[in-house]
Amino acid sequence: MAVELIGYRYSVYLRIARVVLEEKSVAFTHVEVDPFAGVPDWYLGLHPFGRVPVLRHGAFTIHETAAIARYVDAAFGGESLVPLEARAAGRMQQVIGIVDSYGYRPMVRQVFAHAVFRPREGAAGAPEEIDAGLEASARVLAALEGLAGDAWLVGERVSLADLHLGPMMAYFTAAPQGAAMLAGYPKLSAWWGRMRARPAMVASDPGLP
Ligand SMILES: N[C@@H](CCC(=O)N[C@@H](CS)C(=O)NCC(=O)O)C(=O)O
Repeated sequence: MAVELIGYRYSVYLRIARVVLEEKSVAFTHVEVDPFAGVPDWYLGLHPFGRVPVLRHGAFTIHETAAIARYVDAAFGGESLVPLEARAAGRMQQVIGIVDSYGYRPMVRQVFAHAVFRPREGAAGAPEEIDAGLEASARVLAALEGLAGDAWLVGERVSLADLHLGPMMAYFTAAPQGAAMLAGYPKLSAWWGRMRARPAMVASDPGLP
């Protein structure tokens, strides 16, 4: 059954899904849909909220990146990316919740978008958005620093928590202000050094516009 990943190539959420597919060695094709340019009607049939990504596996389609990641982990072979032990599984979901609820907007939509993405596209970034994003990101990094394990975010093995944060950290640290802030968090800095070198992160790097 063919696997199709539909979404915008620079989307951080598309990259999370892609990293999971790469980690599980699942072959897939990418179909470009840019939600910021307006999604076509056929796409709204797959995702009523018009966000990206959507994963299609044969006749099965699913949206919401954390759900896509759980599906891919369970549906395909290879090492599981979900810990079995109750507390570790809870921590993994907690990290994903923090990243989605409190990290995405400041780290990506404020710091990265205004310090890196917009200027590269020839548009002005808003300094007040960068400042507000950095302030909110500091709370996120502090919370994650407190939860992080010595090797990976949850225990000794890589999990979906690492794969959820990785693409957001890549964008956050593409901004010099983000990279400088991360340096103040030793566990997260060491984690990022390991995470960014994983083949799945390298293979899924969309570059910058
Ligand atoms: N809850 C969604 C969030 C996905 C999301 O926000 N994706 C962004 C791109 S990184 C998007 O589609 N943004 C379009 C918009 O905000 O209109 C998920 O987990 O997949």
